[in-house]
Amino acid sequence: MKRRNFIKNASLTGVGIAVGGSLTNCSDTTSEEKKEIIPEIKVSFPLVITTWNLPNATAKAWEVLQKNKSALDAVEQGCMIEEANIKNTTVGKGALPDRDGNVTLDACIMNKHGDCGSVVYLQNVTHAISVARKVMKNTPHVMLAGKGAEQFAYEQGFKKEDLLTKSSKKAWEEWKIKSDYKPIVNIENHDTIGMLAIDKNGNISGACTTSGLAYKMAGRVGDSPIIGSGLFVDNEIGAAVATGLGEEVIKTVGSFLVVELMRQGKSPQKACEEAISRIVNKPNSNYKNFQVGYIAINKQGETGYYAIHKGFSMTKYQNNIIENLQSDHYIKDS
Ligand code: SD4
Repeated sequence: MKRRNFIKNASLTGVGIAVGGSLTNCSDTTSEEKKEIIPEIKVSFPLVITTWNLPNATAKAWEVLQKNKSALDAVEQGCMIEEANIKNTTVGKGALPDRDGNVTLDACIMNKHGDCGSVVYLQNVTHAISVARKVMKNTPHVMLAGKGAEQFAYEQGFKKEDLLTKSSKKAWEEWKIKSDYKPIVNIENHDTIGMLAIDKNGNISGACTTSGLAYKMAGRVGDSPIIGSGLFVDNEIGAAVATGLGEEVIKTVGSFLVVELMRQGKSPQKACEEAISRIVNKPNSNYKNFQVGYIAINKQGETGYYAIHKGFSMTKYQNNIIENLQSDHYIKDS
């Protein structure tokens, strides 16, 4: 049996399975067959991982997976928890605005078929991730931006809301006194949610939703809604999602890179590390002043996560255990 088919068959059971072993032990194998060692493959899903310490969103996605729903439903519903959480100032309602006081959202979603939908610079609608899913399902396009995205959302039944809460408005008004904008990411000030899941059938989906960087220039769009940069899913291989300074992720097409490195045989961990090293090793890289973090899964349910600076973490729900795991980081003394 070909390895890929074997993985597919094994994954249907949705439990941890050790596959393979050594053909050299079989007495009736030919000498040609004896050379072939099938690596041990363990699969362990369902599984959901999320950027940062976001247990409520991760638990919601897990709950959806437990009901035998798809990974796509899980990542959408998980992300919606943070979009509605007004205490999360980086996502959805309650997010910090751009320097002109506009809350603008970026989100994308990708399914097991490689279909995707995305919204950029969306205003006045809390659940950007659900609008992105509608773009994927109900339009011939992948991305809708600005007014067009907003109009489409209303046509799809989403309601208009003011996303700027009192406390975000106050924070913006305080910021305006100095208007001190540095395109430097404070690593403590992140909560963009990127989420990857494998459902009981072994199928992978991913989602990412954010308001981007606080006090960004009006019109600025980051990596999060850009397929290949902020998120990439290949159901044969695995998936990756990014957080941090989007400009740097876009320049290296980070999430696609992580998935392609896994395709070449790297583990999710090594793939994340290599993608971070591409950023820090660029000539003139200013990496000491910004954060980027990746999380990744492969088809077997192995995970990886890595960042430039200390402070990044991943929330993981697998085998009925939810945990927040502190990420290793490139700058060892930070
Ligand atoms: C962006 N990558 O807009 C996003 C920001 C982010 O945690 O991830 N913050 O650049």
